[in-house]
Amino acid sequence: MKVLVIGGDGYCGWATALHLSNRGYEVGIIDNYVRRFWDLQLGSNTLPPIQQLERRLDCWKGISGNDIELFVGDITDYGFLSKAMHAFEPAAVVHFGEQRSAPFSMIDREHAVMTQTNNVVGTLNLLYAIKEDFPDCHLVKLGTMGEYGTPNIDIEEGYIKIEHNGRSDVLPYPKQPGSMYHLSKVHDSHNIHFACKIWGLRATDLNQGVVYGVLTEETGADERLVNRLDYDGVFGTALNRFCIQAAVGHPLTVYGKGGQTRAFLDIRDTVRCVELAIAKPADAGQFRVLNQFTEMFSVGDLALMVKKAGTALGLDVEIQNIENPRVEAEEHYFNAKNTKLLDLGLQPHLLSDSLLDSLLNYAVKYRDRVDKRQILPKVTWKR
Ligand code: NAD
Ligand code: USQ
Repeated sequence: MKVLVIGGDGYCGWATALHLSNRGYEVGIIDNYVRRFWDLQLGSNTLPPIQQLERRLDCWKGISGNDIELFVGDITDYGFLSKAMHAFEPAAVVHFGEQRSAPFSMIDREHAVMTQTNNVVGTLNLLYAIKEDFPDCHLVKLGTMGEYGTPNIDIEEGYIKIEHNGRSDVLPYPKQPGSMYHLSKVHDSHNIHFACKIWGLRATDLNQGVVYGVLTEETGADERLVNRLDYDGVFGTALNRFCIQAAVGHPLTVYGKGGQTRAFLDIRDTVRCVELAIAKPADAGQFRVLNQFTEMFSVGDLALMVKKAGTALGLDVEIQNIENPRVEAEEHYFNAKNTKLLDLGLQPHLLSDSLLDSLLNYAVKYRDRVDKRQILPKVTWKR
């Protein structure tokens, strides 16, 4: 089966492309390297040094014998996207190719516009490319748990049954996103839902939590296949950042009170969830929503877990509650459902089992590459 991975040079996309290739899928990658360009602009770097994509693909071919076809270009360019789709003829498209940082989207007007244009137009182009020429192709789109925000009731998987004035209906779950980036994902979800309803497309929206970890079976097979791992205040995410901060002796940067609870998953579960979604496609006309995470933690609890694991490694780990650069609830109810992927066969990796192996040891290995000036957050939601 042919699967096209958009954003295959990125953190989730690279790991997924190799995983699918290893599992016998014929894989193609689209990427325009814009993420590498944003790193250069921000002066940030990934913790392990990552190779050029062509070199990584050569290395993968040497190890596995599998070719991965590469299409370099921007999916907001419909001509490019349509040509790549015709050249590859995918049965499924996995779409990771977006600007994915909340702080990046909140830098200023330009970054908000760039984020929403890149994400919404890219996804719209993809919907049209599928509708025009590949109507049976299954779109697997990376959404985010942050689309829901932090409501004071349980979070369902995409839809909620509502009783109102004696009548009832199953409706899209209300969305209360917390950044211009998270808003772009909500706009995407609405567009995809519409395309399924009106044109009969088949799509799965994977509302993914915060991903942590770096090694998968495939990216760990050779140093040249190593994945990116971001620790800076713009693209770095909470747990990855905390582990790297622990490794370099920087106090763990808990924003505000630290009661912000989020959904998390190991990158090894990201690749598996995508595989499960592809193996059992949505029906024609179905907009299927799966909450893709395995565990929920508050950022304060995460910091305590990293401190404990770091201390066991002989690191001196301090936790510092710094002023929250974001506008968000710091103490709130959060309880989200995630049974659909478990029903499809997901066997979760638990953070308590993998924190040391998958992340902390790794952070220690590469700690000399950390630029400490990139650690504290510089972007604020407040002006
Ligand atoms: P990433 O920045 O590492 O990778 C994204 C890739 O997409 C980059 O290689 C970039 O060059 C490419 N890209 C962006 N815009 C493009 C365009 N217009 N045309 C072609 N290529 C383009 O991001 P990631 O962490 O791998 O996230 C991938 C997806 O998963 C995103 O949609 C993100 O919203 C979602 N997600 C990520 C996380 C996480 O914790 N990393 C959590 C939930 C959801
Ligand atoms: N946080 C800290 N300290 C830090 C970094 C973050 O306390 O050093 C807090 C934030 O204030 C926030 C929480 O940790 O409350 C999560 O922040 P994050 O930067 O780890 O993640 P977020 O901005 O939500 O975005 C990341 C990915 C995004 C994805 C999202 C999944 O960058 O692509 O969509 O996780 S979710 O959070 O479920 O929306």
